[in-house]
Amino acid sequence: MIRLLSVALILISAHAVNAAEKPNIIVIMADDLGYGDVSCYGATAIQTPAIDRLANEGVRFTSGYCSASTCTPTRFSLLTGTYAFRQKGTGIAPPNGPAIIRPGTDTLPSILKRAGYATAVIGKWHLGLGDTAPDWNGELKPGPLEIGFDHCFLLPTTNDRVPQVYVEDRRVKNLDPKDPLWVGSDKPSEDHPTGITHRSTLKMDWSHGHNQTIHNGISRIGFYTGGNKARFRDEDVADRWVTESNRWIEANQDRPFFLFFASQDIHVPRIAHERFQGKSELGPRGDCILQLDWCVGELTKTIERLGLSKNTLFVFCSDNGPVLDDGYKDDAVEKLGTHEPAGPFRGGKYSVWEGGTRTPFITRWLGKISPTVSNEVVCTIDLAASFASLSGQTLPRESCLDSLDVSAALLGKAGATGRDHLIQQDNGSANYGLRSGEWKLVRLKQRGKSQATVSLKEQAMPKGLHSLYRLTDDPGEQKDLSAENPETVQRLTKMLDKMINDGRSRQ
Ligand code: NG6
Ligand code: CA
Repeated sequence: MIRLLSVALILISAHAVNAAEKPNIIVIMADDLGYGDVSCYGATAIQTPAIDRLANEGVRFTSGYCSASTCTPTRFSLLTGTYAFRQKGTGIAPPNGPAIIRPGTDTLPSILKRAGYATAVIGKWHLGLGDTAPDWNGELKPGPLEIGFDHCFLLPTTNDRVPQVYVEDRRVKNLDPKDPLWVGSDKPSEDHPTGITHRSTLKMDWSHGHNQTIHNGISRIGFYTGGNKARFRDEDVADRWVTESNRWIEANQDRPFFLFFASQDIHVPRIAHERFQGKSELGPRGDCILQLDWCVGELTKTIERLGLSKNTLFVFCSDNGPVLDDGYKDDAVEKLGTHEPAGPFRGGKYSVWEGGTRTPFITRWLGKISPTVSNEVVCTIDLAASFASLSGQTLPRESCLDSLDVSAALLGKAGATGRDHLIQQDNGSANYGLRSGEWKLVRLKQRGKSQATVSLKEQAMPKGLHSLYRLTDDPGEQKDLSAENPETVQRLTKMLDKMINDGRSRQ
């Protein structure tokens, strides 16, 4: 009897899985790309035809968010479905930072792997490698392969942080054991050339920070020596992501696959391939937007060529809002003109104003999604629960603590709703934003002026700890309505504190 019952159960669950939809999934995450940086979101100083095409053939979200206004916490939340502020050490990861997503954590790739997906991350990682620090000359473990990815081809941290090498699976690619790679935060020798001692030789000068080891004529954050055969040219990185992605997609085209394509564009140093240099009106920042758009076009072409367009869900998003001068003199400010990187929103990278986390967000699945523009609130943190649901799985209660199933909204279904609340964080300085319906509560505990230039417009800071904005008629968060609406401030403050203190926001 028990045997019969378990056979029946197996049949039922097999049926449930068969009934689930298992499209290939490609999540393209841009780096530091703002809401207003692409033409389908209103940019006129630059054209992004490939990204626009995704938007025209899918859902273009006007309230699509990433969960933080810097890279590491957003990527942590994307992969774990949990707000980064719940775990210490999830701020911008340093060159020698250890793996911050510990093995055993349920993640976006491990969830999809359970549903039979092949999984890969190609591009920027910036979530640390190794137990206590990366073993650059040995096995880089734990890393992506220990948390659900079958394959990785990575830029380990950021393009402005050392070292400029690729990591394939658990090894630095092309590392010559006779020329070991050393990475550290102290100058390795008195005569080690840096952006300070050799400033006149640099091909792109720095404006703040970024004055340590020089590679490819650009000084970086951190020091390194060795690994010379393994080092890449910044100009070639985007091409490499595309080549590696094509190779991996072709090898896995016969089974459902999940590719996290994590572009380093348009993060500093903004060094596009020579064929994009000088091609935009906006200087290197714009050239990198063109390069990013080219990558998107190449990926869609590959999917078309393999006949997978009707079987592939694309998600296009960014990891935080825009910044102009982020440490190099690359004309981003000088060539800005009337371009508005954050669109109509206030702030950008490093801030909890809307511009910090409200970013381009597009889904496309030909034949499945009817093209539309959606005002529903969706966030990169929701992909874990949404894809779990799409692939027929119920998440264990202890997994993905803040990820909500917004799959119907992601597929643009009529009447589908997104989130009714979203916490926005910065790099982890106890500043928060809470979006709830038409309202936005801003809690600023630390007001230190960010080094980043985002907008050329000066904006007055609110006086109190909490300020309140009605986004429906004030998307630019200019008019603090907290004095007139004390009950709303109180209600939202309680809601924010409860979600922080409860340790979870998914019911
Ligand atoms: C900051 C860097 C900035 C950028 C950022 C991380 C300085 C002065 N600024 O500390 O250039 O690297 O970290 O950006 O060093 S992120 O998009 O990866 O989060
Ligand atoms: Ca970023």
